[in-house]
Amino acid sequence: AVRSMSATARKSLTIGLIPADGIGREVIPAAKQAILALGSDLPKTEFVELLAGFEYFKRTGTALPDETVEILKYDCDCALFGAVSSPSKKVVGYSSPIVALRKELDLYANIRPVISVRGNEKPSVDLVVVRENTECLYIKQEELTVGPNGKEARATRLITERASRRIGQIAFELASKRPRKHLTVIHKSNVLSVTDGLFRETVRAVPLLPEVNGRYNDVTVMEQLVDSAVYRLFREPQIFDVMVAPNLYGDIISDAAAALVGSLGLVPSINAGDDFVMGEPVHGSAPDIAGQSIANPLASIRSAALMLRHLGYTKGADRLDIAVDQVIREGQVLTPDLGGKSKTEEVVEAVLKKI
Ligand code: GGG
Repeated sequence: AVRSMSATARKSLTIGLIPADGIGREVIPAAKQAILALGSDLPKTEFVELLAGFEYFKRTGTALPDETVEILKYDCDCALFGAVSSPSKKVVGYSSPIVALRKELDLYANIRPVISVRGNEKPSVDLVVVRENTECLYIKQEELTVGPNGKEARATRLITERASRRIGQIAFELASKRPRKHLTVIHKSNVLSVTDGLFRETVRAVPLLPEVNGRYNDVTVMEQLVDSAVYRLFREPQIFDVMVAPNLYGDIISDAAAALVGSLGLVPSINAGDDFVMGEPVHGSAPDIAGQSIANPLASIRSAALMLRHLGYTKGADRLDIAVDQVIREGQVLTPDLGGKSKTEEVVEAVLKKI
């Protein structure tokens, strides 16, 4: 696949689908249907179904088969990932496939827009969480030893200048293109002055990089300790525009922000690198509702829209976003997480009618 190609030059589009676990298997087929409904707004589109997940691990002893990674790398232009149910206790031989995929494909930026849709009003929440996606505590270097206090568990937290700089560049670029042009750097460098200190300093220095050439001079930068950022997010979410954060804080803040817009079932994301993009709903595998056909498919359809927009298919992406927003505004066909009684398929049908 030639991924650096412009949307108009691309003659076909191959999309890898990795539903993985739980409701991922219900919402990724929904996103596929929505993409198919775009017809000639996309080049000839093919889908490749790929395996991964904890369920797959339980059957085979592998969570992310090499074949899945190879096909994504060499045959696909982009991908959609559903959700994974990693166990809370260590399982020998298991490692989270989504964390591994982000690393394998160097998808270093996790971009999570959180926007409220109510009536025809201006959104009261309209922010984007830009989460560093490859390091922090997610490098998963943990160890358990026994000392004078009994068991001692340690985790290594890695923050590098390179990763902080490149996520900072993505965040400044995004902020510079938004009407408010405002960026908040999230950290906890009053306690973690070495790791979060490096993240904070490196991100703040992005506008001074020679190649930036003054492009971000009109971006206002604020910084906020992660704990007070969560407080302000709930008290006055409208102050935030783009928020950039190390991996763990970004993960937590984006789930928290989802509560402000009605449901985690509405919030999309992309995992983006220089060469590849993978859409992924922010929600998890929701084992409590899996198999009941009541999962909200809208976050996955919006993730498909973000992925297509990232590749340059703006018209198709707009059609998906407008259709989803209309279904939410009308409020007639909604899944139970949004107070409705509709099934996943009914919501998908309602979206398809609007596309
Ligand atoms: N689509 C997001 C998702 O799957 N969330 C669950 C999650 O973060 N899982 C991490 C893991 O299981 O390793």
